Amino acid sequence: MTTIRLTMAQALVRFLDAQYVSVDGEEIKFVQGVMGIFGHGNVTGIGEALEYSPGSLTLIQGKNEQGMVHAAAAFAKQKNRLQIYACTSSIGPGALNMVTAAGTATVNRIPVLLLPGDNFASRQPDPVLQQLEVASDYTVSATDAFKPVSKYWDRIVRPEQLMPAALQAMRVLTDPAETGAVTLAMPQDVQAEAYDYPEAFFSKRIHYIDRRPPAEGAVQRAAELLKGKKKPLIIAGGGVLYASAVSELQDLAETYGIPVAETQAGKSVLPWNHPLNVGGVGVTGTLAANLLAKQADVIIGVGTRYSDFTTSSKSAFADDVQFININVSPLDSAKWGGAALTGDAKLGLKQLAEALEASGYQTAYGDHEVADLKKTWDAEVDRLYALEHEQGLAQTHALGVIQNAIDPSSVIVCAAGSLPGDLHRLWRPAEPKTYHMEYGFSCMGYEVSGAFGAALATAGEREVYAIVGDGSYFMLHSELITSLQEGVKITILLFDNHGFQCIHNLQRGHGSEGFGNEFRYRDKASGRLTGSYMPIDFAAHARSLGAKAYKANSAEELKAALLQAKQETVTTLIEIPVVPGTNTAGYESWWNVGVPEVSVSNKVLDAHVDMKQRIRAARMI
Ligand SMILES: Cc1ncc(C[n+]2csc(CCOP(=O)(O)OP(=O)(O)O)c2C)c(N)n1
Ligand SMILES: [Mg+2]
Repeated sequence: MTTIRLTMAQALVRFLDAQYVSVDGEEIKFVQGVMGIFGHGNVTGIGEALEYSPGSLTLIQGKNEQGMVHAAAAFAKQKNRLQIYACTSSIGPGALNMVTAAGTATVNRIPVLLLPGDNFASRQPDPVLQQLEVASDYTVSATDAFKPVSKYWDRIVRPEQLMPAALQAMRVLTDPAETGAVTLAMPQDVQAEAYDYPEAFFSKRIHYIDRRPPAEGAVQRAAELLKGKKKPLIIAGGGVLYASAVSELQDLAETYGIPVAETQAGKSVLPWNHPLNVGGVGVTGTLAANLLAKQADVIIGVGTRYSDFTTSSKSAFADDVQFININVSPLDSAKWGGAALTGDAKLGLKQLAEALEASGYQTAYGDHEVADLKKTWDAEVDRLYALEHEQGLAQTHALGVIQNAIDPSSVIVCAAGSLPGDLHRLWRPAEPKTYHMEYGFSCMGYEVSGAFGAALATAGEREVYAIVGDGSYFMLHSELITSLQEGVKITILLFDNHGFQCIHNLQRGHGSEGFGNEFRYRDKASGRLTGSYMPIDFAAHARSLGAKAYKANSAEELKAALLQAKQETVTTLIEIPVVPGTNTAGYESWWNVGVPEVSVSNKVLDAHVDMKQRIRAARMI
């Protein structure tokens, strides 16, 4: 057997460089590079490997470990999960900074490979700087915190252990049902230990992402169920995009005249003006989709996790509605006790359409029923997009200006705050993959980091816009600097409404007078944050980092700034002051957040009673 003597870290880099995926006959190199921040826990191990023997893998220097993992996840999401960046960190704080982003990736079913450094396996310098000392169990270290947020977790305590671990890591990363964060914790001494690795470990390896056909019986059962139903509604989730099942979804919808509603991850499967696309569904859904959801007798959920935002906390549907769940993950296809069509969405949709073909299946929607609902909703969007406000720019008006000014091929990236709700209801995507929303974790700080990752993926072919609130921007925007460093342009559209306004709204909708959510100075008299708004010059802040920056106080200024930003070649920020509270509200939807049963506030008690009523009207399973 021919062997090559390498350190564990050198072997890992060499292995990663030789991994490919094959989907529908197309072969794609899986690992594009490594994002990393070095510390004593990785600089002499994987750092040395990346310096002297990187193969084709480039190191992108992160600025915050969480931000860098969000960027890697956004890259993978934009690439339909077919390409990744691995992420390396030091031990202790550097490692733990990746945990939040690992959870974000896992919830969204996005592959990220995390390589946190870990304590010395030998324990020679015990305790090393940044080592957690768990007195009761010395095998526990900071990297154990990755276990609940990882789909595969391993700690490489001997160099030869890398081989089976790396194969298992690849299995999970390339499995459409299982994918998410994969963590290989790397004790810092083991990274540097050598082993005679068999050459075969490094030969080119192709991971076939074969489409898994749903069982024939499951297709027949779903078709039978559907045949008896008059008012089906398709709910398209992110799985439709990941499975490249857009045309099969469109065929099924068009052949039988079934309206299509979209989740946050599924939005953009059909162009907004497709006659059967009724837009977002659920808490942040459109009136058209939510009315259709209420009267549907069967929901065909495709590639959706049915989060509470999609189901309006299980109140979106009629009591006796039934479900057909096409999903590659059994966790999701089993939900609601529906007819589970476990398998690939492209095949599942095609087979379901074929099974219906002979039956002469027809829905019972009135001639203009869906079209009328859609028309009414389109008029509502037009109204909100043009909304004037005497105190300044309304948030929905700003979004209308952005929608009209940017190229329809642009990708918008968003994650948390009031903007995801507005965008889910209002945004009009012209083509798939132009709406990049992280709403599994809705993790503040994903926006700028994610826009950088999406821009790496689109490689200059599309403009990428981060649409971000002031709160989210402040929480994490460090990868703005990386975008400048890499010459990867993003445009940041920063909505300044003086605080965490969606939570401020949520709070006031449940009996509060407003507490602790706006960016106001502490008032001496009240002792609370009730003073004046803090003046923050976001444009100056971005400029100080080396970005181009504009401030847009009106619709006209915003339009001009957007046109200027398009001409810029470097990362650009547009600061957009908007009037607080000028975001959209719900349309026939409800979100259960829990309200106190006892309180000194009568408004809170009223909200509790309201919640109880809503829960009674919602489903339990
Ligand atoms: C990491 C993280 N922490 C907390 C939250 C809870 N949260 C959701 S939205 C929000 C406020 C967002 O403020 P901003 O970005 O300014 O958006 P706005 O609501 O004002 O539009 C908070 C605190 C979250 N989603 N993510
Ligand atoms: Mg805000």
